[in-house]
Amino acid sequence: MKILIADDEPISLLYLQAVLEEWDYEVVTASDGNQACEILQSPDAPMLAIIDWMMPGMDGIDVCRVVRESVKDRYVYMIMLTGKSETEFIVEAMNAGADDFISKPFNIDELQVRVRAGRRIADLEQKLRIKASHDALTGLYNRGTILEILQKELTRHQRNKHSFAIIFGDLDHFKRINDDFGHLAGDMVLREAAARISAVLRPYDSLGRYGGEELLIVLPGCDAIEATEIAERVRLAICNKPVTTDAGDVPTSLSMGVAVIAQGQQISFNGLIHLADAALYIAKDKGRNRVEL
Ligand code: GH3
Ligand code: MG
Ligand code: MG
Ligand code: MG
Repeated sequence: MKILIADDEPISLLYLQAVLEEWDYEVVTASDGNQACEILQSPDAPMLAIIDWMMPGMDGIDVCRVVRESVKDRYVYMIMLTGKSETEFIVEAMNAGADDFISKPFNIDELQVRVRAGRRIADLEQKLRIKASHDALTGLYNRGTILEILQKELTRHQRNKHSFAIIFGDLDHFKRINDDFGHLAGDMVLREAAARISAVLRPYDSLGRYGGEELLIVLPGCDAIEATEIAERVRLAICNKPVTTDAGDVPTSLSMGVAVIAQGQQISFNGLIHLADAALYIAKDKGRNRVEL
């Protein structure tokens, strides 16, 4: 587990770092409040932070306030560390967003259990956050998350005017697969399809389960040629070999509708989904296991 220590006194910082590394934390350090904020706002930030109150520029109170206001997509557990120990200061720190408070000079055992308590909260928060954003069967983003990603990409597109694409996929005759092989085999097909698709996408593409056997892929920066190439890669990954299940080998295929938004093109969220859905409908109509734009 990563932890940030923010302290303007080098000796204090080094001591804390040594202690926490001894307890197997991966330590990130900041020597002032601005740096601490920057680190805690970055995507790969630690979820635990020990923050000194008195620092030049932004102090610990400012850091707590700014981080609470600006970091909304995950929880940062912040422990305020300071020479002040009167109740009014504890109240001020926790009002600013700190979760806990340790007075200097601190007792090492107390520090350890307080950091551990924070870690319990941070671990649980992370587990719940992943659970809430992912689909339990396939491990893909769930509907809410993939639609949020799509909305963000659409907003980014309107600002930056780059093209991007989405793919709406639907497994073919999935009801028949369930009927012939059973629902457990159907579940295995869904899981395997998700894994095969993930394996052929680019690192910055996003894949989510839109509904039952319907998948949504968001492809940043793609034009029509690139998007149909990726869709074709996905199609082959699914149909090239049957999915092995406990009930036997299941021939599987995926139909896809691709929608591309050109540079500067205006389209609504629903309009975009509708476009991909209409293309998917044509792919089904033309015999399935195919890509339509
Ligand atoms: P089409 O090729 O036209 O898409 O036909 P289809 O049978 O795939 O389409 P339909 O929408 O009629 O059926 C989808 C089926 O997917 C029905 C539903 O029971 C099944 N399904 C949805 N979610 C799950 C799941 O999590 N597990 C399993 N095993 N089946 C699921
Ligand atoms: Mg200080
Ligand atoms: Mg369907
Ligand atoms: Mg289907």
